[in-house]
Amino acid sequence: MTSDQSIVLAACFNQKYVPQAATMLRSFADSVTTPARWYLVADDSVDQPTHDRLVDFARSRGLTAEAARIPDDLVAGFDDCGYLPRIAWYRAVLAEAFCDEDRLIYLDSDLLVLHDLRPLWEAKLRPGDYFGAIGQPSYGDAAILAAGVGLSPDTPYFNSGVMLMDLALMRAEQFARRTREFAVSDDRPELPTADQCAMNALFNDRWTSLDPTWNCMSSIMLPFLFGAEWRDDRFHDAVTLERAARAPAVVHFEGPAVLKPWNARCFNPFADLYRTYRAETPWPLDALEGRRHDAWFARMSPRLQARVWQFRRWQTGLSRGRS
Ligand SMILES: [Mn+2]
Repeated sequence: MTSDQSIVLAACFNQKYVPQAATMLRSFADSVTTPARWYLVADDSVDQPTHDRLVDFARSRGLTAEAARIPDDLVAGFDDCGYLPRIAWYRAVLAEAFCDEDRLIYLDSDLLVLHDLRPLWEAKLRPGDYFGAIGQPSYGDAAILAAGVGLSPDTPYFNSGVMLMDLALMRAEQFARRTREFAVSDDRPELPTADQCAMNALFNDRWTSLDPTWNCMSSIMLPFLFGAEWRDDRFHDAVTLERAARAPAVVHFEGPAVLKPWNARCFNPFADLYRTYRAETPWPLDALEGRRHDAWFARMSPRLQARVWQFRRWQTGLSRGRS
């Protein structure tokens, strides 16, 4: 662990996600009282003025932040995997990119931080585990995604949007090289969620399951999306999920476009808070995204909207969107 007692965090984003990263940082600045240092990692689509502007914004909100890029050679070969941009793979190589750090919290940009993250930073990992993460509820897509990469449906499947990483151990045991070899191998399974599927497949017995409050995904916040209740989950007890949903430390707007708070249809109860924070960034939302009929859908009750969503999902097969 670093000697200065700061918690160390990284966000990775492309041009499209710069406003989301800014919003996430804005929420973090309001919520976190513990000393923290940020690596703001941009890919090639982010031009330097935009990157600098994001770092300046973070600093203007009192955060300690520096711009970072991932060297091309670390992500060579990852280009053609999965259906997500190459940036999704960045988290698999963070240990190599930040050689001076031994521990790191990785956060997606499509989330809000609402509590201090010191308890997450200090969470104990099982001896030998590379990282801590939050398992997806069994009533969501977990079993389908697990089976897709050859795991039994009873194997917990984690979401890679929030990860507490033991970078020192990942470096020592060549985590990045093993992930890359798997990702580029000819006989690997389909990886609908790119890095997330790959890391679940490779390291299913090497991660520690953390409290869902640290990554309150849409499926935890709104179990009715899947026609389920918290008690239907086989991996967490119902009270733990209910507590996470009612007092989340991190709200993760995970899932397809209609579950993103910049979409007119989003009925996540934290969408308004996201929009409030977004308005306080250099990238305010001019208008909510979505097709013309989405504004009409938005007037329906969340449970009715969820039924429509389920029906369409059933029509089109498993949604490939995650991010
Ligand atoms: Mn996400």
